[in-house]
Amino acid sequence: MSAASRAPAWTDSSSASRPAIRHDWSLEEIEALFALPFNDLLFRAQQVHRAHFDPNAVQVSTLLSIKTGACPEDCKYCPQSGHYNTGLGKEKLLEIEKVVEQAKAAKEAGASRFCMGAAWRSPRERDLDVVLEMVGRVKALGLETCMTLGMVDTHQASRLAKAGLDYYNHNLDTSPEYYGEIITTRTYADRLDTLANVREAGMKVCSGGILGMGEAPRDRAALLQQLVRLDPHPESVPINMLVKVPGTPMENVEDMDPLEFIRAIAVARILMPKSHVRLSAGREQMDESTQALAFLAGANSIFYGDTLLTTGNPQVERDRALFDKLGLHPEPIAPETRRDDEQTETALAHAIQRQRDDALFYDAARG
Ligand code: SAM
Ligand code: DTB
Ligand code: SF4
Repeated sequence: MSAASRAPAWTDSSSASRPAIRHDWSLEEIEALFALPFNDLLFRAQQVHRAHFDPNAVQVSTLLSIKTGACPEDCKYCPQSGHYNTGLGKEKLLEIEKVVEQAKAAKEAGASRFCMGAAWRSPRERDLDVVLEMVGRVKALGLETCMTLGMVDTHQASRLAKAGLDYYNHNLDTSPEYYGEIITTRTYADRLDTLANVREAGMKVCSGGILGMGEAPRDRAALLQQLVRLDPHPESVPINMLVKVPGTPMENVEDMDPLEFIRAIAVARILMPKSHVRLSAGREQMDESTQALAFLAGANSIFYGDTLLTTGNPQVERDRALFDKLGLHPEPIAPETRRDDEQTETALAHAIQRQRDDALFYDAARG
């Protein structure tokens, strides 16, 4: 049978490749996934990935810091905390026109989502007025919008949602057990409250964490367990590799084994089958092979553009070349990017065309 006449694996609706969405994974079960032989783990993650997503599509977001530095929080990883001297000055909230200009440039470069971040503990009402206008102006360009502004209460979340904000990012960062080593100025419960407020207001949730902060393997499993408990799962799960910024207390923390990072991506993919898992900060320090493995493990979103908030990200040209090398394409903005149970004829034909060189993997999967 030729590859083109078979339905591609990611349209397969058999229960083996479409396990139930669960929120009750035990720590032991998650640790057992981490302990699988690497090839078995990646194979399983890839199977789950193909059951829900086009495996060669990657969602592309661009970040902009709309208010940089002098943050009152003491997050030990963060170059923007006012507690550490990282050489960043205190900047005011960017003017709306500058934000719109950057969003237009991001769209022209190929981004589908524009994420705006502010170094706040939480937004003040008068700042929120400006921020809401930014949301409207960026959405009007035809981009999806995401903001990360610190803690938000129900009123603030509802104002953001009414302005049309699509996603709100608020990371859990690490396990509840390790959290106290990293941040003392807000609690884990504060973070969970913000996530609940965002969900209640009707926005999509973007929440993940940072690896490579000296945490134990159990902390990685525990972080993922916390994310998995959120019901529904966050639509977007950024997995950041710590960017070690001179002047922060984490500047000299020991490097994490990149293969352990890949394992965490694969486990996130298995636990949260329908979420976009973002290979987030730290790509500039990663070689192409590590990034390719992350995509194989189920990562299907990246930050695109030469800077993250204050630190570097791969140049746009480098990312374009990497996509070409790997045969990846940017995921279009479309609500129907997830492969849910019903496949239309058109979607299937489209899928088969994209998957024409997929015969090898398919044969292995049926092995
Ligand atoms: N101030 C807001 C807050 O923390 O809620 C939003 C901005 S904050 C910079 C957004 C996220 O960036 C943090 O939660 C953290 O996960 C990530 N981040 C910050 N510094 C980082 C670093 N050096 N390496 C990796 N991720 C980092
Ligand atoms: C996320 O999880 N990572 C992004 C975004 N969400 C806001 C931020 C990464 C910041 C890396 C350090 C910096 O550039 O300042
Ligand atoms: Fe402030 Fe956010 Fe950085 Fe923490 S991570 S210091 S809250 S900007």
